[in-house]
Amino acid sequence: MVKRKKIALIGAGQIGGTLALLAGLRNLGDVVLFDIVEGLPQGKALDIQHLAPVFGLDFSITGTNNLADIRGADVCIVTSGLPRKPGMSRDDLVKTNAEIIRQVGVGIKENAQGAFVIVITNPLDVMTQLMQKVTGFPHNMVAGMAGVLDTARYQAFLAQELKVSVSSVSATVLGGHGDDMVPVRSYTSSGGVPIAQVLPKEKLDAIEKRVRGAGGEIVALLKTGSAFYSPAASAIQMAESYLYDRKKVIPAAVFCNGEYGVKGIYLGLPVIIGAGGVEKVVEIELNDGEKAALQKSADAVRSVVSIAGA
Ligand code: A3D
Repeated sequence: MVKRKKIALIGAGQIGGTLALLAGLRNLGDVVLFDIVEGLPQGKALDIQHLAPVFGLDFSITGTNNLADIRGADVCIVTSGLPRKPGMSRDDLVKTNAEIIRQVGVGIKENAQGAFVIVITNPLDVMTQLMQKVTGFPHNMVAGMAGVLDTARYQAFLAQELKVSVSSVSATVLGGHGDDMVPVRSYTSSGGVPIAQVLPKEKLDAIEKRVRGAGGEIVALLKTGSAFYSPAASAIQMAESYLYDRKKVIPAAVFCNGEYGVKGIYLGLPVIIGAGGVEKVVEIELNDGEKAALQKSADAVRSVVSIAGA
């Protein structure tokens, strides 16, 4: 008999609730939704449980305020922490969210040894680094979700501009999940044709600027929080690649050990995610401008590491 996988979602807010819905709809396994707010994870779990018969799905979902209920999880996706409000940068969240990551990190260490941990809480790269430090899990088993989303945003804007299917646009965004993220133009194409041959420089500059500010654009519109549908979907893609050993090449915040000239911090790089977690960092040839932009992004992440105590 094949044992069903257990998916632990730490944080039952906007992203946590959407993750629970998507994990159920995509039949990833049985879901445990945790939050410190009493009733919130239980209420969302009950609501989602009631849609399972509508689609003929047999997943189980429970809501809890007891972190011990995540025991034996195969994957933990962490969203606990404050989101941005208009006018805030991701780094403004660092002290509050570091404390929350410390708390839940201890619970994950005690209850979910061996799990693949995907962090979404901002500021992303540093919170992922802190999670690895608190759990002591191997670096390959703790990764941050940002590159999938930043890349999807780049693809969406390009496809819209070119009036082609999103599946005809291949793109990559590397670096930290902040204003210095690096859309890699030299590895971006439409129908296999390098993007710089399809769109003029000014257009590309404007699209890449919009990609870097896309999270903030949504915060300014929503006013009470940040994006949640697309971040949840992006983390589900990472979880699926791990659970089904898909070995997808995707950008994720991973521990750098000298790759791309960066050492000792978490930063968004292209990696292979499979049954071994982050199995390999894929090294691509960047041009001089992209290399400099990646170093600048790494410096921006590094400046927040000590504030977080990561
Ligand atoms: P929100 O809807 O506020 O949910 C956060 C949840 O965390 C709330 O339900 C809180 O009760 C809960 N929480 C707080 N402290 C604890 C704790 N100690 N243990 C367990 N749960 C706790 O926020 P959201 O879901 O919109 O966003 C969650 C995080 O993701 C924020 O830090 C955002 O900034 C971040 N985020 C990241 C991205 C990336 O692309 C990396 C995108 C969008 C949002």
